[in-house]
Amino acid sequence: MSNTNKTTKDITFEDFKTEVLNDYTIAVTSRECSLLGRREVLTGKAKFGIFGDGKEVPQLAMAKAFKNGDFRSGYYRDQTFMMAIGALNIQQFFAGLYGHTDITEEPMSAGRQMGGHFATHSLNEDGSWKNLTQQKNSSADISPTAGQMPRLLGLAQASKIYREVKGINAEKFSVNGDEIAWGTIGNASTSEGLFFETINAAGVLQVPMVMNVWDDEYGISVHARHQTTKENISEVLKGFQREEGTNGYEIFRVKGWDYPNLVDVYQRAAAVARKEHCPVLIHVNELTQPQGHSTSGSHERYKSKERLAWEVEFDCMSKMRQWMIENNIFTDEEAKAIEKDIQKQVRKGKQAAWTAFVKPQKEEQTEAVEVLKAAAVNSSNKAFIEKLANELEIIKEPIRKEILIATRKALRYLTTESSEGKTALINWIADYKAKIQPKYSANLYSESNLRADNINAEAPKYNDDAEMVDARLIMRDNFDAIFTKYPESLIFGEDAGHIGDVNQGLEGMQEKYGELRVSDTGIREATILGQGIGMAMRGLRPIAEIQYLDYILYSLQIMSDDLATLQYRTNGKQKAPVIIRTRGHRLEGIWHSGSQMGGLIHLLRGIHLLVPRNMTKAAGFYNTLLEGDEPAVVVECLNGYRLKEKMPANLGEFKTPIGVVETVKEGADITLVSYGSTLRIVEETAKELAQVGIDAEIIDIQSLLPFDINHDIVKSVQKTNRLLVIDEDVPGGASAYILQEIVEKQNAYKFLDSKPQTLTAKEHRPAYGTDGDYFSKPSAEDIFEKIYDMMNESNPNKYPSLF
Ligand SMILES: Cc1ncc(C[n+]2csc(CCOP(=O)(O)OP(=O)(O)O)c2C)c(N)n1
Ligand SMILES: [Mg+2]
Repeated sequence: MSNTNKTTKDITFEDFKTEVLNDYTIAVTSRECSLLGRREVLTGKAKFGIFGDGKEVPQLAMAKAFKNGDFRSGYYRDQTFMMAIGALNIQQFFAGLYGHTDITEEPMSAGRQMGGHFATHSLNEDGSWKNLTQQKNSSADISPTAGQMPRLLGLAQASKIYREVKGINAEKFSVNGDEIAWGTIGNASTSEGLFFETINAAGVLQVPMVMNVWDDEYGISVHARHQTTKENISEVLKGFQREEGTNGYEIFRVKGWDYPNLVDVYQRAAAVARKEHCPVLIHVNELTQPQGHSTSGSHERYKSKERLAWEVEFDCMSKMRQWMIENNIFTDEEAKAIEKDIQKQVRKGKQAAWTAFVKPQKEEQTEAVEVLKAAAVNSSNKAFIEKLANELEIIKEPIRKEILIATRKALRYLTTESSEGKTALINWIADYKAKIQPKYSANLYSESNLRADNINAEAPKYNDDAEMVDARLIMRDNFDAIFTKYPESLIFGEDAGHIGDVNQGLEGMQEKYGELRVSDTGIREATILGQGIGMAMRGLRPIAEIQYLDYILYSLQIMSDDLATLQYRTNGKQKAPVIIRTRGHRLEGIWHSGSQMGGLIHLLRGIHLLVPRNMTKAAGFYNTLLEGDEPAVVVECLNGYRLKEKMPANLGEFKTPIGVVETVKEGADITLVSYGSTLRIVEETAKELAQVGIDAEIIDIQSLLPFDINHDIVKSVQKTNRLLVIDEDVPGGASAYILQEIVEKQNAYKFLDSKPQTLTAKEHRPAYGTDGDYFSKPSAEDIFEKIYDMMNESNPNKYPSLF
């Protein structure tokens, strides 16, 4: 089922009729799915339902204009569109509603997302790219309203890059940059900042983005008068209309029930976006919600009788049907016959989806009952275990939770016994968990050969006459090597272009590689990241620069909600290996020297978080990441650009390994663990400690996510029996995570002779000035005294108390 566009000027009436009938069939199928879907939730078979009813007709028009290679970045109302491009059928629709965990049955997310969150597959089984120019693409939806906007910008920008930058192998991604990125968003969600940020940025960048607003006047219960100035988004965005000699948008407004006009508008919109790379806004108004917002409420509570009556009259489906009758495409009887047939098909598809959904669990139930009964046979608690088996056996449509509850509880009756049956039960539970857990947990990170921790390290090489240089030059020259080696790489951010970033790590790069590959952006961190996400989803290798670590918070929501979940929520079917370059720690004041590392660690699982202590290490991380296929944040040391480092000879080639710590000083008395800018202070302090006879071992974490994959830190603790984590985040921030990794995961508690401790910054943000820094963050004296204190506690004779 798809509605590939055949609309041309010369088609016969019969062709036209066939096409319209096909469209109507798709729309009725979609509507029936919505109606039946709601019932599935109300009868308890599905947990939650949010459907596309009332938005069917404009989506037919959008699908007609949507070509192979194009991308959608939309939201939960778009089931009709997905059906019309052939990416969603009836059975898959219901598989999504039930949460089927098999990606072949539920291709959108393998049951991880609630129904209505759509995606297509960009990747093959091994994680390599499919040819995206030969399919219709939909980037994976997320639930946060307007969260789909930033990536939309990048998806559109990729076309511009493919069209205008020479030398990129575009085979799998683009044909001359002709692809459009289509956004969909609800009227109320346009109130979000992300929408306005994206609108403005696309107008500046002039990229082929068609923004569609599905306007039903409501956002759940809240009317447009509380959402939008003048209650009309295209009216307030009028100033974006392009004029002779300006950039800007083409803006259309069209009624959502007016099928012929919609088809016409979408053809015109696509033509201008595709050809001229001009962004377009299509405001589709007069839409409805026949069943209200979702299954968790009823719109009768907040819509007036008049509004509800209007919604019935202007339901886009009945308007389309009426128009078809008036234009002799079918008669009322013929329409009824079509509708009846579709109802049957939808019921059949729904049944097939339910049968497929319950089948594996029923098989697992049979197995579980068998092992339970076998375990009961010789047990003194036979009656109890059999009860569990019988209770499980009679469940008509079991879920996995019920299966595991019964089998795991049975084990409690067998603790003092040993039997073959018990062993079989233990093994069955272990095997079952090993089989089922990945269905819910796999693919948070890449599982391909290109996953970051699979890329081999390569040491920097130095010529005999290698010079000590300002470290920013290593960064610059390494970027130079990267841009030459990877034509698909590009970097952008505030001040990243013309002046070559605020620390001149990109000096001269724009002149050499052009304004498209090394570019300045507006001050808009969320959409800078969105550019990165979208372009990475289309095969480019963007490096999105967030000027200072403190300002990463503006992009953090989208980094966490969109980027960090991408591989997970598609069960490995989409990826966006964007690199986020930022710099932080140790400048001056509250907003230039913060260290929100704990926040990042907690919110960014799914992204690598790298904290190099110098520019050579940082450059090595970029080289590693570009060989891999995963997203990462690299935090450069803000006070490191002017320090001297030796210039490596193998620029663009040396690689810092990901997830591997480095022992920068060996020692016998205590293990000091730190990273980034703080590490330098720790190293200095270690010299002072040596003067009083304390021999510290210093370990640079380098990579917070993933953390010490070889468990090297515990080996050090095994030797020194003491552990101090030094960090410039707040108390209980990154240091708490680090301590948990070492003490709990690596079992370092077994080897400790002293309490494992953390030394952190104060609770408040760092104050301005040198003294502000001294009184806010761990200083060399703080570090010295803390360590001395720990040594004093263990050997007061050798280390008499300081105070
Ligand atoms: C950031 C965020 N805030 C709130 C919600 C809860 N929510 C889900 S849908 C919705 C209303 C969206 O209305 P609109 O954009 O007009 O789309 P419609 O559902 O009407 O098509 C809200 C508030 C959310 N998903 N994300
Ligand atoms: Mg709405």
